[in-house]
Amino acid sequence: MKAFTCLGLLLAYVAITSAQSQEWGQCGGIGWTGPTTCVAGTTCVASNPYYSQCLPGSSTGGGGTTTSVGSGSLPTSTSTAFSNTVAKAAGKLYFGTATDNSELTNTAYTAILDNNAYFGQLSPANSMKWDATEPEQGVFTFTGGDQIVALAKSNGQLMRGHNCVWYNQLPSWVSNGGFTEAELTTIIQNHCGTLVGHYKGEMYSWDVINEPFNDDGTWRSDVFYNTLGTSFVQIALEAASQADPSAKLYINDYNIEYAGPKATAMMNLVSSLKASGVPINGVGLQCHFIVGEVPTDLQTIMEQFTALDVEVAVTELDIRMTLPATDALLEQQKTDYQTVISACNAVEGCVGVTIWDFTDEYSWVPSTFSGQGDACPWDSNLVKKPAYDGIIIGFS
Ligand code: 9MR
Repeated sequence: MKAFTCLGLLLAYVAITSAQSQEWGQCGGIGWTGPTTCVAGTTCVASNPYYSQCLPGSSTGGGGTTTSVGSGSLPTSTSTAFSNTVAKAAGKLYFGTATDNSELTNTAYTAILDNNAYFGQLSPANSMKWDATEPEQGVFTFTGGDQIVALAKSNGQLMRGHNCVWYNQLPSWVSNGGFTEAELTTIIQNHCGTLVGHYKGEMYSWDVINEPFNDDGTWRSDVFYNTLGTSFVQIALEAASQADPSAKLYINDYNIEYAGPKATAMMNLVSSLKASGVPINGVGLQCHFIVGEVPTDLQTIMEQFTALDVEVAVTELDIRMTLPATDALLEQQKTDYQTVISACNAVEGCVGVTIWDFTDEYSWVPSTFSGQGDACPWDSNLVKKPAYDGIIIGFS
């Protein structure tokens, strides 16, 4: 009896371990009844709803991972279309994603990132920010940014530069330097001119100014505004324009996607820059949203911006939820992604949509909003969620 139990356990163990697909083997998909986990060092990635494959690389760094495609847990995407392909068919320039240098060693991740049927544009999540590019005054490092530009180039993807002037991720030599107006003017000119100039001809657009306003529409109190008043915006835009006349120059912000004091402040700023002949080509609507709370007037707001003779883009889309995810939350998230994409699709001057990384594995959300997450269209196992179908429908 005892021996029989041991043998049973042994057989069960063999069944479990052999129930792992080998590298490049199938590991899921509708109708698939074989193993749904992969051997260590590989990750199960859904190519489409009918086929998932064990690709080299592991998002966990440990053993193999599993996918929920066809496994009957939470719902997953059923669409067979590709997000950038449908965006371009709809007349947009791109559907893109943010990415970060540390993520590029995950080969299962890059297999999706590099596919320009999914993504026609990349944004560097961190590696072109001031702390990364000019950590000491006059000492520029472009290694991280260069890696992402080279990747985009080899993938045939456009680039959005992010960003020149922002209060955050700003080295203390800038924020605590005690500079005069004249000194800070030169510092901004040198930073934006050198950064944008380094990538001359390589960028579709640049977020020259990031998040200049408070939510009540007043100017954010930071070293730029406190030293120079509103003129820092013009100083940066002019330096960027001189450095790369072909890049579209944007101001990028959040909570301007619905009517309110912040959207009004941004519209007033754009109008006054236009009236003074300052180079400004676009407004970036970041679109960091919450499931069930996507603004209903997003399209109207986009139309109001484009009426000011600027283009708009959705620059940092993600739609977070309070965890754990449920069928209902994922279904609502699909509707919400569709709402955002449909708004851009309906506005001629909305040139494209960028998601703020495509997988929950690398989303900024959980570390910033406790108890929230699952904001991206791909889950942390790189399986497409219903949200992805919302994107496809929105462009259709
Ligand atoms: O995704 C970025 C994250 O890795 C950084 O820790 C964070 C630090 O500020 O910045 C994130 O990106 C932000 C973007 O640059 C500007 N808009 C808000 C984004 C999310 O915080």
